[in-house]
Amino acid sequence: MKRILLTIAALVCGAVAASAQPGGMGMGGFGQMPQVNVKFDPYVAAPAGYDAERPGIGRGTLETVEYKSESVGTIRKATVYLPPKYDASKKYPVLYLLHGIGGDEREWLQGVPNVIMDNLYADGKAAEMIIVMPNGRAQENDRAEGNVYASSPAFAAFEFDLLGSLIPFIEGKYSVYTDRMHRAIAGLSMGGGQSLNFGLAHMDVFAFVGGFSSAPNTNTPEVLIPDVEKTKAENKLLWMVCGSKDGLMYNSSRLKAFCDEHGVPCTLIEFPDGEHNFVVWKYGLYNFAQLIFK
Ligand code: FER
Repeated sequence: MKRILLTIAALVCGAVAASAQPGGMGMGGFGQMPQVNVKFDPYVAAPAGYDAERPGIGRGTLETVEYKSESVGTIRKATVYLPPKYDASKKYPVLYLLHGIGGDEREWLQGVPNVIMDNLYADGKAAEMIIVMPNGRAQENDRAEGNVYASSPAFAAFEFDLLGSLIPFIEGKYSVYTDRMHRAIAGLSMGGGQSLNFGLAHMDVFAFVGGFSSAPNTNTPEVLIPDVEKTKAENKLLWMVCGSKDGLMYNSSRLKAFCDEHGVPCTLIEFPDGEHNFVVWKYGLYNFAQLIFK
């Protein structure tokens, strides 16, 4: 009986989440949303092999960490990438990199962030940084099980786990800077929405914000940027990408339109023939990583 009730609750939540987006589920998996006419920023293809393991270069390391979440009340996991020759006598900035609705702290590994970053470092194209890939589903059972849309509230609740527990944990464990100019947040889909929502609401914490194929959890532009002058003064990078064939473009394009109208610096690249997948998200990381902490 409990199981049936849970299933019904999950279905209702899923339907609400899907209908929050005009058109609901349908074409492209996510339905057709209103089109917003915006001037996209130029697409420049990533060089061939940017995501392929290159022999003979320095390699960073991946590790799993566990931290106590005060807001969730559980021990939670995150994946951490340390750059080649991580040296605890130096200090590093930190990129928080968030996954999508069906993922967890390991989803980003499909996008080989370690390979992309190792290659960027070999070419001297990015500032050395630590990348933290948390689990953005802040609830007791944080596995991507059952109707994943039903966990949308937990993606919103991650704000408190991130700010209250994960960031302090990372800053206690690793040799990192602890000011806004040395923190960035970006993510894919649900994680893109989280990054825009949390990053722009907490500019005292994050100076650099990225959204890749951001999902309908993305707040409206008026909520994201309630004070245009403050955002202009404090945000150092607002960078987005979305596939041209992705039914979720609306979330990015309406923010881009708002920024252009109000003179807030903002990038939105339309990935040609891009869909809702890691082809776009890897490209997002490759570009975003080169723009932050500089
Ligand atoms: C939705 C469509 C897609 C939605 C979320 C997503 C919360 C997220 C997709 C992803 O993370 O890949 O209506 O509502």
